[in-house]
Amino acid sequence: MNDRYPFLPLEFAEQDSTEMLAAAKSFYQHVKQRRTVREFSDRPVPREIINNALLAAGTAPSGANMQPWHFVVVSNPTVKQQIRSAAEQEEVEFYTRRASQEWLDALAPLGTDEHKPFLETAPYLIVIFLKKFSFDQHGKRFKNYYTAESVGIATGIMITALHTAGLATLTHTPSPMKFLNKILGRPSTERPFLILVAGYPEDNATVPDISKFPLDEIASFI
Ligand code: IYR
Repeated sequence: MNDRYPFLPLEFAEQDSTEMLAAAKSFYQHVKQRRTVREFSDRPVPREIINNALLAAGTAPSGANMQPWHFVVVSNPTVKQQIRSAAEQEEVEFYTRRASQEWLDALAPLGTDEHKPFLETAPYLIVIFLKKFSFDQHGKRFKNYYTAESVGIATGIMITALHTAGLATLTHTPSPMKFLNKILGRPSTERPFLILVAGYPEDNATVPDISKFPLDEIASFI
């Protein structure tokens, strides 16, 4: 039997309701400024900003607190070049053969194609792996639970942390992504989840004129 954790008093600083509403509104105003960027500058970014975004992501809730993620931060130009080359090979397949016409039609307004220069230009590629298993100190293997949910939440926190620090990001998912295990030397028990491209946007970067659904479309109150 596993021992129970000791339980500690929760540190919870209650705010008054005016502050609560102001905080909720201000977070929304801040987070709605985030845009997915595809044109990155090669301007360097301090590693400590990335480290803190990783630590923030690591606070995410996860199934049985297994923390089923591993983040590989790639800044080495040779490794970035290898990732770009492998990703573009998969993307050529995707755009010419693999994707259905329906999928291509859905992507057409975004203007994406198989060329992924940002994989070399941006200072950091944070490659997020989902760990299907954990291992104890004797190498005994344990299944992790709710891995996609857990890693998705951690990724969301990381994106928000980087946005809050003043950086742009792109969630990039070349498909399939198995090549990332090979290039980055990760075990086959880990599944590449996505590549988070992070850096400053290029000076004249543009973004598509898209909007988000209103509250009454994304939520119902019963
Ligand atoms: N992985 C491809 C295709 C792609 C798919 C979706 I869904 C997007 O929102 C964007 C792109 C690519 O990166 O081009």
